[in-house]
Amino acid sequence: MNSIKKLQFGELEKIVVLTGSGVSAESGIRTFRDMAGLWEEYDVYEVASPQGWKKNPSLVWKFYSERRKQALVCKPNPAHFAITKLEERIGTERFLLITQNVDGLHKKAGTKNIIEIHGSLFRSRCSNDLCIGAKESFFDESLYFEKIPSCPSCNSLIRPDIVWFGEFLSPSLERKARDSLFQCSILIVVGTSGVVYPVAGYPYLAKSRGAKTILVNKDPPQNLEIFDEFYEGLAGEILPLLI
Ligand code: BV8
Repeated sequence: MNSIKKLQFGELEKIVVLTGSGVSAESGIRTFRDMAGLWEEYDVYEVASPQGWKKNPSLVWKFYSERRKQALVCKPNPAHFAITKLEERIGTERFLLITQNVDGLHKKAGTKNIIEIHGSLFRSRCSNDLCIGAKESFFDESLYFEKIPSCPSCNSLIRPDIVWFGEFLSPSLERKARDSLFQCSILIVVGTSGVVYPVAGYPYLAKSRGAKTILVNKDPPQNLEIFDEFYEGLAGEILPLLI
C-alpha cells in the first residue's frame, strides 16, 4: 500500500468520488459480498431482480424493509464526513459523488452533489412502468412486513425505487455520471468490489480521458489494475488522512 499522500488538486480541477457498500461498513451497514454479507443470507435474484419481485413481492419488501429499518438508525462514519469535507474544500460545482449505496448516509453526512445511481432505500414508486406513479418516486420510510401498499392511480403494487439486477440505470443519471467522469482529473473510488456493471466500468471511463484514479478499499477488487494509487484498509481511517 502506498504511504498516504495528502490529496492535491489545482484551482480548475474537478474531482469525482465513487462509493460502494464498503464506505458504510463502519456505520454498521452490511456489505453485499463480504463474509456474512447480505447475499450470504438471501439469493440476490430472489430479492433484487424483477423476476424475484414478480414471484414474491412480499419477500422483496421484507428484504428492503429490514434494510430500511437498519439504515434509519445508522449514522455516517468518518469516511462519509471526509467526502463532505472534500466537497466543501473544492466547491460543489467542481465535485460529484456517485454512490451505488442506497442507505442515504452520504446525505446524512451533508454531501450535496450526489447521484444515487442504484436508487434509494427511502424512495418508493408504482411498479407499473406505464403509470405516472412509476416516473415520480416518493419519499417513504414505512416498513412493509405485512401488507404491501398499492398505487392510488392504477392500483398496482408499490415497489422500492431501487435499480435491480437486469434493470437499466436511469439514462439521465448515467449521462450526468459519464459526463463528470470524462471531465474529472481525479477519481477517488471507495469501498466497492468492482463487479457490478455498468458502474464497475466507470474507473475505465475516467482513465480513458487521463484522470488520476485512486482506490481506498479493504481488499484488492476485481478491477485493481485500473488504479494509479491503491490504499488498502478501512475507509473510515484512510479517507480522513487522504482528504
Ligand atoms: C444493467 C440494488 C443493463 C440495490 C444493486 C446477466 C443478466 C442481467 C444483467 C447482467 C448479467 N450479467 C451482467 C449483468 C449486468 C449486471 C451485473 O453487473 N451483474 C454482476 C453481478 C455480474 N448489472 C445489472 O444488472 C445492472 N443493470 O446492466 O442493465 C442490462 C439489462 C438487462 C440485461 C443485461 C444488462 C444493474 C446493477 C444494479 C444492481 N443493483 N443493488 C440494493 O439492493 O442495494 S447492485 C449491488 O451491488 C449494490 O447496489 C452495490 O452497490 C453493488 C456493488 O456492490 P459493492 O457496493 O461493491 O459491495 P460489495 O459487498 O460487492 O463490496 C464491498 C467492498 O467494500 C469490498 O471490496 C470490500 O473489500 C470493501 N470494504 C468493506 N468494508 C470496507 C471496505 N472498504 C473500505 N473500508 C471498509 N470499512
